[in-house]
Amino acid sequence: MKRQNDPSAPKEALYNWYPGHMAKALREIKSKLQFVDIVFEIRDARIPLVSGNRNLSETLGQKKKLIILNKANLADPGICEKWKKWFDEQNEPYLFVDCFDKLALSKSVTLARKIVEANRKECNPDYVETKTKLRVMIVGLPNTGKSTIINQLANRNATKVADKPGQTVMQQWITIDKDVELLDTPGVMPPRIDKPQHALWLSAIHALPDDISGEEDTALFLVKHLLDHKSSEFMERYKLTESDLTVDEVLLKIATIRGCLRQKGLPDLDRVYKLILADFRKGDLGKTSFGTPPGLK
Ligand SMILES: Nc1nc2c(ncn2[C@@H]2O[C@H](COP(=O)(O)OP(=O)(O)OP(=O)(O)O)[C@@H](O)[C@H]2O)c(=O)[nH]1
Ligand SMILES: [Mg+2]
Repeated sequence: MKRQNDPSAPKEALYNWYPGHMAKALREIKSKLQFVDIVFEIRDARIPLVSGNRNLSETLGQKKKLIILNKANLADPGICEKWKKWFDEQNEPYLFVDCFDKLALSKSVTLARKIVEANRKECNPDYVETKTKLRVMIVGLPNTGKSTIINQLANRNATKVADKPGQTVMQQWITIDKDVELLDTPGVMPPRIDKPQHALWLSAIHALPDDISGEEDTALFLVKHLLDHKSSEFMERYKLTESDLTVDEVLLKIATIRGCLRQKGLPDLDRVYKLILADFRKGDLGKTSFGTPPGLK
């Protein structure tokens, strides 16, 4: 069976993928900061640190921020617990949520109001709490669920969502109720991804588009990761019964059971890669996290 690439060697261009529209989006974020009380930074619960963006954090400066780790329903619950301990130690407000849990999402607004009020009191000891309209800017990497969170909080399809990075291209204010307004913004990547492994994680969660990262590299990385971690959902999904299978054997098996075959019964690997990525992103290959908090195994 012939594959094109070595999965451990993703393309060099990947590390520097930062299109002009993202630089523009970042400038627009900066220009609107003065109009908001707080920023929600949406990250992916499967990779809480690598789905952050140092560049974005620098842009936000002293503006109050709440880190929202979304898609917790797709992340390994045990590893999420470790991350919670780690975030507690960082003394930075955070929430793990998923978009199907409206109650958890609504806590973000309550917590945001508390943070904003506490900050106002700190800046002015004579400040008397008055219920003013809360304005929140929603930022984060592409495809982390920013627009979905807004729609869930607004209880309507106020902004478009899609299972691909780069859906939101313009900022948009959305009124939640008389007390809360949210500003949706386009996803912004860091200008540089330092480690090849991080590029693969970001591709797996689809923060990077497949035509940039290459479906083959990402699918091969996923198969290896799920095999190494002996994921039972992965084994069951593709009816992998034998232990110690190689990546090539798994690809062949998936091609056979899912009918991804060319003439003469040869595996259609491009279709297999697409299928693995789609299944992983739907959560059909089990709850998976990549990496653990610094200092923890
Ligand atoms: N399983 C799961 N899927 C989610 C969750 N939140 C969002 N999604 C899905 O993630 C995909 C991306 O959601 P969007 O809200 O468009 O993401 P975005 O951050 O606005 O993306 P850009 O506008 O491209 O930056 C959609 O298919 C959503 O249905 C979640 O908590 N769990
Ligand atoms: Mg969006």
